[in-house]
Amino acid sequence: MAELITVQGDITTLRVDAIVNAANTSLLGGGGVDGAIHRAAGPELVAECRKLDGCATGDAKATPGFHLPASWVFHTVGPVWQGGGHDEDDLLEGCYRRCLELAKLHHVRSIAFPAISTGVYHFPPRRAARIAIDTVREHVDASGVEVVRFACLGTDTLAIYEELLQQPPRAPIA
Ligand code: AR6
Repeated sequence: MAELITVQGDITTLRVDAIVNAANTSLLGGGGVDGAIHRAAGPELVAECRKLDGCATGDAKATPGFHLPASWVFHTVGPVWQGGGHDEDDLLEGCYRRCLELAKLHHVRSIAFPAISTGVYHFPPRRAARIAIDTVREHVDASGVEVVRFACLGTDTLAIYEELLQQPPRAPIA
């Protein structure tokens, strides 16, 4: 089983093979973690993203990391929270699953995920963390990834991940 660990702070500083971007369907940048990644990677990133023709919600696309310490950025689009009745859970699961598929394709051994959809997109943080952890646990070994870091900007998010990582797989959503 791969190692699943938390780290507090800015995902753009992490020395991992790939970092995941919580992007929007245009892939042309935005605020939050998306803005931070584009700033740190440099203007080459948006130029590369223009070639990708956007990305569907729940899907992911890869670019180089340019000036980031990470070799790759996997841009994924989380769902906007609309109360839970619009397939939000499955779409969020798709983000994590597709990123691990890209990891396999690009021989990535270490990857860092932000808490996708829990900022501007307002997905409930605990519910999102449960999906993140369960989906990674389910697919990580098939991906070849050895280390997964859950990058938490705030201490609230960090506390949720630390608590849920102690729990056995597939516990019900609290
Ligand atoms: N490192 C790690 N985590 C971060 C960082 C960072 N540098 N910056 C923010 N977070 P959000 P979303 C956390 O809003 O909800 C963008 O405009 C943040 O605290 O970045 O998926 C896109 O272009 C939160 O826990 O992404 C889209 O339009 C988490 O990252 C939209 O926002 C996600 O917050 C996507 O919204």
